[in-house]
Order: sequence, then C-alpha cells, then structure tokens
Amino acid sequence: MAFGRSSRKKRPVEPVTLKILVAGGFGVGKTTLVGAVSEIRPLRTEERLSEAGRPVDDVAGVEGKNTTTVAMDFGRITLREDLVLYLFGTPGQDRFWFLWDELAQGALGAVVLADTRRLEDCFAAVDYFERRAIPFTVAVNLFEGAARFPVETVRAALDLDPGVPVLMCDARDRASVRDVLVAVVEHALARADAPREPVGT
Ligand SMILES: Nc1nc2c(ncn2[C@@H]2O[C@H](COP(=O)(O)OP(=O)(O)OP(=O)(O)O)[C@@H](O)[C@H]2O)c(=O)[nH]1
Ligand SMILES: [Mg+2]
Repeated sequence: MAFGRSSRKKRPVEPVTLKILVAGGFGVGKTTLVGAVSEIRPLRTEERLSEAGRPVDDVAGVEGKNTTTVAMDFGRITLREDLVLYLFGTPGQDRFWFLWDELAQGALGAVVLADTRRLEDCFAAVDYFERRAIPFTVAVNLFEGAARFPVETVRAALDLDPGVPVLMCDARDRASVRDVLVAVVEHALARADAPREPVGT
C-alpha cells in the first residue's frame, strides 16, 4: 500500500526512552553497575562512610567500600538506535527508603541486584516491586569468593514467581550488565502485553 510522500523520506528515529531502576541491598554493586554501562558520565551521590555510621553500615564482604549512595545514581545506555534506557540506581541503605517512591515513578521495570553471601538484603527490594506490580529481574552479582548457586536455588530462596528472570552477572562488566538490562526490558514488555489478572486475585 502506498502512503504518499512521507513514506519515501527516511526520518531520523526518535528513540523511545524507558526508565529502569537498579535496586538491591547495601553495597551489592548498584553504583558499579550503572557506571559500567552508562554512556554519559554517571551522576553519583556518594558520601563517605563514616565512623559514626559503622554500627549500621555493614560492609562485610565489601570491605574495600568507603562510600555509599545517599540519593541516587543516574546513567544512560542506548540499547538500540531507537531505544534508550535511563538508569536510576537506588540508595542501598534502609534509612533512604523515603526516596524510593519518588524514584519509582514512571519506571518500566527494575533490576534487583543480589549477593548470595547476603541474599536477605534484597528481600525488601523484591517485596517493594512485587507489591507495586513493577516488573523486575533478579541479577546475582558474582563477587569473587561468593558461593555459586544454580538459578533455581536463588529463585527458591527469594520465593520468586516462576516468570521472574534470574541471571548471573558481573556488575563491573559492560556486556554482562547489558544482558541484564535487555532481560529486564524484554520481561517488562512481555508483562505489558500479557492480559492482566483481575483485581483482587
Ligand atoms: N569483586 C567485585 N567487587 C564488586 C563488584 N561489584 C561491585 N564491587 C565492589 O563492591 C563495592 C560496592 O559497590 P557499589 O557499587 O558502591 O555498591 P552499591 O550497591 O551502590 O552500594 P550502596 O549505594 O552503598 O548501597 C565497591 O567497592 C565495588 O568496587 C563485583 O562484581 N565484584
Ligand atoms: Mg550505590
């Protein structure tokens, strides 16, 4: 079918922009993940961990860590010419929960980063997205020295719905993080296409 002149001229593509949250427990690698893939210099809101915070800031497993995110990380990645993701990394510590609702506004989906040495740290993020029906993917950040578990073991430990993708990743590695982001977008778009369950079930 002919659509007239407009079909002959190739117009520059306006990319679709999607917002993705990067969540998970304290020190699990959220800021690292955003920094690994962002094609703009990521906006960071890091503050030094202080002596005063020592009783509440548990750095077991990430002893080299000396800063923490106090508001958010922000980065951008072009997945395809017509698809750009804006990444919002959440602060990992409980005292910043009040920021989450603001950050979650308009999010298409989320990555919940997990560390198998302290899996329970990501329970709250999983709960948060389940409750708000925000599609999410769990990405296990493979720290050296952490035990490796099969995906199904992680799924069972987190009591995830069967449809929630679980992936292994290295938050420092661009290609690995990209795979995680593609999985989130695909999962969220598939969920958006699926017929909705009736309210109250
Ligand atoms: N070995 C290893 N270290 C990592 C990996 N990812 C992050 N790190 C290190 O772990 C520490 C914590 O990383 P961050 O990216 O600051 O963690 P975060 O989740 O943003 O932390 P908060 O914002 O404080 O909750 C840093 O010292 C990173 O260099 C990883 O995959 N492997
Ligand atoms: Mg951080």
